[in-house]
Amino acid sequence: MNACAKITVTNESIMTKPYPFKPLEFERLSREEQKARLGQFVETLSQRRTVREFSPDPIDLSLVEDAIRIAGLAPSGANQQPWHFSVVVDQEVKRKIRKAAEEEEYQSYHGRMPQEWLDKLAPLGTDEHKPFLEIAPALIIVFKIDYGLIQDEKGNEKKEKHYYVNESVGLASGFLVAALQMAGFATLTHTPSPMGFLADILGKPKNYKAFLLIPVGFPADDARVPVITKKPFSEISDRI
Ligand code: IYR
Repeated sequence: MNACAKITVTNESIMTKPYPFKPLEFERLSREEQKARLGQFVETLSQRRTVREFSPDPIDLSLVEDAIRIAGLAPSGANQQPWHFSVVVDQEVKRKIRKAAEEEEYQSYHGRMPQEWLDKLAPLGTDEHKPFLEIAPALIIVFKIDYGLIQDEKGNEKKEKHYYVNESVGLASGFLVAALQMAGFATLTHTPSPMGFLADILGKPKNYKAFLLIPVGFPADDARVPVITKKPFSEISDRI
């Protein structure tokens, strides 16, 4: 069979492309349905808070995997999907991650971060202590894959460039955090810095770079969050 697909375009009649295309499945919703769906989404997403005090209660990991499936639906540069999500539940691995993160964070809070940055973080109440890395029942490590490793004709390892990696993995992480919120979990988008220790501890290949660490679980019964606000719509948007 010929792999060429016939594409109908509006101004020309028929164009042939060397890759297959298929009709888009798309349902136009009524205005009311659009409004109702957004209403449900905003109701759930407006409850999202970054949580730093977790309950050790176990969670259903199959739900976390469902959320990762949703993250994997995000758009990506050239559809290269340059991401990987490791779910860490092993207590000993979590302990190692906490120890390494706290060592890095100690350096950050005691010299690496300039006073201006520390001042900006003060309302969040963060410091170098990261007990949530051991207490939260699961840690999702989001890796970005800056380049693929492929074999050339001679069997030598070759790098294959990936495009728009940060944008792609950022989008997937947004899908992931939203999905976990929809599932009723608490999350923290954590970036211990630098994060090189994560690929080392988890034994990942050299093209995997930790992008984000997301503890997932339920909040501690007495969890508290800082009193902070979101910018109003008028500040984050305009119509031109
Ligand atoms: N990585 C540090 C510092 C930190 C930085 C930012 I930007 C935050 O929004 C919060 C914390 C830490 O996790 O404590």
